[in-house]
Amino acid sequence: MTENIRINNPNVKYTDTHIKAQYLSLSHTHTHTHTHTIGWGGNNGTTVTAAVLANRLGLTWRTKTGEQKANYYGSLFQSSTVCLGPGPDGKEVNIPFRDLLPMVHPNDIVFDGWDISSMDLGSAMERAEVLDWSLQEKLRPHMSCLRPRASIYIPEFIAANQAGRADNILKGTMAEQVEQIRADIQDFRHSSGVEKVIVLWTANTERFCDLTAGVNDTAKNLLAAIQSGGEVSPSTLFAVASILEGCAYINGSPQNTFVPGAIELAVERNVFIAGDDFKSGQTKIKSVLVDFLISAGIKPTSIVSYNHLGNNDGMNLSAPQQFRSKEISKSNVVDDMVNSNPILYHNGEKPDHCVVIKYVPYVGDSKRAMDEYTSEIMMGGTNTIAMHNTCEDSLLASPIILDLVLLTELCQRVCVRPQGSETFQSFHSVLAILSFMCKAPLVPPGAPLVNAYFRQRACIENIMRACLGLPPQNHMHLEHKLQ
Ligand code: NAI
Ligand code: DG6
Repeated sequence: MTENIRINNPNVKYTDTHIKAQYLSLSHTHTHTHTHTIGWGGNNGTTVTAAVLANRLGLTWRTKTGEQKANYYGSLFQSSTVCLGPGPDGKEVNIPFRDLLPMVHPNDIVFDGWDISSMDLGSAMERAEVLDWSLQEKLRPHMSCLRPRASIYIPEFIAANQAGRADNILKGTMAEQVEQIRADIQDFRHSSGVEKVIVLWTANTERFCDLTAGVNDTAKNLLAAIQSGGEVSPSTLFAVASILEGCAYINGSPQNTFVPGAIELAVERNVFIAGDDFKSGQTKIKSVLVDFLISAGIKPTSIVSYNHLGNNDGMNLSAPQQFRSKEISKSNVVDDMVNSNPILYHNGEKPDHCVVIKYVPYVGDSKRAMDEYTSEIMMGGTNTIAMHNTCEDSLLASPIILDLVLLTELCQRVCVRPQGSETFQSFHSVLAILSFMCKAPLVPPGAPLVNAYFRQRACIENIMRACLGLPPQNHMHLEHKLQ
């Protein structure tokens, strides 16, 4: 556990087990957490596991530009700060985000997982071509002994070009395979002694599942469809197995894993679910840039986003149905900002928004994202912003995976007492506070869907401040604005 701050405030009480603020209570004994990763042998799965090991072991390695040290850059909690307010000298006090409340440290996360490819994690890390070779050499002995468990493979859900790596697959009926996934979770829980298991999908993007009444519209129908072998995707089967085991389930890919029946099951069982699709690069910038433009009174009229990448994710997305899942999640991300400004956009008007993804094997995990934003400015003028972004996709996604897990674990310890109520209750099963890390946030029915970056970040910061009895951050600085 990291050093936390202690607030001297009559509205907050510290007990042996809890921090109790006026309307929020947080148990501060976080438990050993374990992440079960689906797609463990992929680029994200191997990179996040390697990064945690390298940090835990305090590894350094030589690169062509000098010595590099393991770090957690890109993690909201580990590498960004929050401002508590002015200190006694009037200067702002900034502390690491992770120190605001007692949180699990990523070095303490234990990994396990499934993959349809049997390759050990050492060889899979080499296959991913993400990390420097000299780091891989240091990690190899630690990674090679990790082997993914056999997984559920239904070929029609991912691209046909993935068939070649599917050599580690479960046999039996759909219901038997779900039982095996549940047994895997129980096995790990008992053998490792961890108290909390969080399951996260970072396997290939699947095609969307057909939403059919009587099949996946209710929890009961979904469970029956699993027994009879209906249209249920592997990611939904994993979600069901996790929910039945009482484990939070996070979807890092764009497909509609959370069919209505899966959401109902999570609500019935009081288990957290969150998704969809990690918001790592191009979309993250979009949620900043469009927020900036529209909130500055400038009217984006055309947004064109090209991507090319050469990793296995790119190969899977070269198939039309899998591309379509990604296109949907990458395209809806400006809606909340557009809808918020009827001065600029009337009668359902929206900017043109085009998303292109191409598979170019040579560039590997080093994804290129090129964006053109065209906007109307004053008096009929036009402003065009063009952007080019290059970096290893998995090194952006890995810290986000960690943040998702850490925030989910924290939320499992928070209780809220709604105004006028005597009793505390936990968050809704659909954990919308994780929206910040997701391209297409899943929110409870009727809840506002927020994609705008700074609103999403402020939501996390202010809920965490409320756990300490601190008011929401408002940036007024009134004390400096008076005579
Ligand atoms: P990857 O293709 O390298 O890894 C996916 C892994 O999943 C592969 O090892 C594959 O064998 C395995 N797999 C496929 N179906 C499976 C199943 N049913 N059960 C278990 N394993 C299965 O892809 P990468 O780059 O790691 O990305 C993973 C997912 O995360 C993709 O859906 C991608 O679109 C999504 N994503 C990635 C981001 C990034 O920045 N890297 C950002 C946003 C989302
Ligand atoms: C190409 O867009 C491949 C995708 O898997 C993305 O790289 C990934 O979803 C990250 O997307 P973004 O828009 O957050 O950079």
